[in-house]
Amino acid sequence: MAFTRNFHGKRRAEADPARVPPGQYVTPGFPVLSAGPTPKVVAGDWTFTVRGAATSPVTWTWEAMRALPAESITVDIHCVTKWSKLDTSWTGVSLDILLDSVETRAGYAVAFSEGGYTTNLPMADLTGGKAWLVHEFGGAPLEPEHGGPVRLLVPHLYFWKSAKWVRGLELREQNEPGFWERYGYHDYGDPWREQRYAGD
Ligand SMILES: Nc1nc2c(c(=O)[nH]1)N[C@H]1C(S)=C(S)[C@@H](COP(=O)(O)O)O[C@H]1N2
Ligand SMILES: [Mo]
Repeated sequence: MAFTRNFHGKRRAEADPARVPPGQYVTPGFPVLSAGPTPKVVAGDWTFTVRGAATSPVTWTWEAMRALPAESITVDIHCVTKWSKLDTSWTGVSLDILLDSVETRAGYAVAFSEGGYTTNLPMADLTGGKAWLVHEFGGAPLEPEHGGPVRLLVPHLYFWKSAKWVRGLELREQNEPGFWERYGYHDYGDPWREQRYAGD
């Protein structure tokens, strides 16, 4: 009986275990995880550039990005340090829309951020309705510590792939590790296969 569980000290309803990847716990909070200080990025000065791998570079300003159709997304996110947060809601532009105007056969991308952070992803994981450039969290402008004004959101991979303060994508024919991947984190980072570290 449900009240018996509550009586024994379960304060919150258990999350649906089918939504929590192996080794993760659900947190109601929103931890901040940054490898360095929060850079100052002013929305009006922000640009997003796609370049590399035989592509003529394309740059969007904040205004150009905001003029593109935005969507609201509610997804679960999973950090490799083992917290998961369910039903996070974001507003942003699908990378499909941005990459639509980029002519490339590159199979990989390295997302790069203000401050020097990088992370690598296959192009197939940035397209097909799986990745967004988001500028709102929970209906409010994205806070600087969470990557505002604009971060990448790739919720089907561990959250280190969702580069905060993202400034662009470097397209690559060959896969190359980013910041955490070079420190021994898994190249791909699928939380459902628990791909935390290289070799997992
Ligand atoms: N630019 C940048 N992006 C980043 C990071 C970072 O240190 N720098 N940390 C990553 C990690 S490890 C995680 S778990 C998430 C944390 O996002 P949050 O601080 O909004 O929870 O951002 C990812 N994106
Ligand atoms: Mo993380």
